[in-house]
Amino acid sequence: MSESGRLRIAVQKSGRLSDDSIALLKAIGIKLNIRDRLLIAHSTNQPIDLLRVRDDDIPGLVMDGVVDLGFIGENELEEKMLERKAAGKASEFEVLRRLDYGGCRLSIAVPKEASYNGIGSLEKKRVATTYPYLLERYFAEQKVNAKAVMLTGSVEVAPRAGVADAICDLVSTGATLEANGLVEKDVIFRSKAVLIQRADGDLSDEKLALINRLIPRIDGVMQAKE
Ligand code: PRT
Ligand code: ZN
Repeated sequence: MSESGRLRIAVQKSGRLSDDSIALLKAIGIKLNIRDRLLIAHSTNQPIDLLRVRDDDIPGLVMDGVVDLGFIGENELEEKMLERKAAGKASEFEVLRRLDYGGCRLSIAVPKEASYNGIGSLEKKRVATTYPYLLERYFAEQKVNAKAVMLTGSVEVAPRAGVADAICDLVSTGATLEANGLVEKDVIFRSKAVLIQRADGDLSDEKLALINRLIPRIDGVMQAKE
């Protein structure tokens, strides 16, 4: 792949992390001309290009060295890291900063009428999730023999649909669980957005110098909000 010399940053195109990530880049002085439909946005005052993609793609783009930096939720990052490790793919990266947005938790929840006395209650049960690697790791740590059932959407309706006995999904306010007659039981992972950098040691001195100028500005913006 050709090296343009411009720093490439991956951000979620449209979703819960998009606005805060773009706002942070603007707050640290990066002028961006974002056109809604376009994959690439060029900065007009810095040698920086934004790649606007689905959040699921960001860990792989960083770990494959296609982009230099990425804004991503730790939940998605850790899940993709485990998935890539299992597949023997590159899974290295460096966390530059943990950010102050995107907070949520990955929790196990069960139907409110179900009896539940700790994770052992899930023995031989099926748990629907979009994060099978994180969930299977938790089962292994807890020595519970349960099965993660992968669903990419509508996880919260799985128990009612008879697809699973419980779910493991992201929670922020808890309103979605409540609306679906589910009760949060165990938090298995706490997540925030992070800024990550590719760890292949191939970054040019110019790019590293630019990153080293950007990071203190990020710290400044976060401190000003405290
Ligand atoms: O299209 P693309 O693949 O890019 O987006 P996506 O739909 O996969 O992700 P998106 O935009 O929903 O979430 C991106 C990231 O935001 C997640 O990976 C988390 O790191 C973070 N985040 C923070 C959340 C939430 N809070 C959250 N509440 N992601 C999802 N939710 C969902 C959750 O799955 C459930 O459906 O919101 C619902 C629960 O919210 P409450 O408030 O009812 O508890
Ligand atoms: Zn996604």
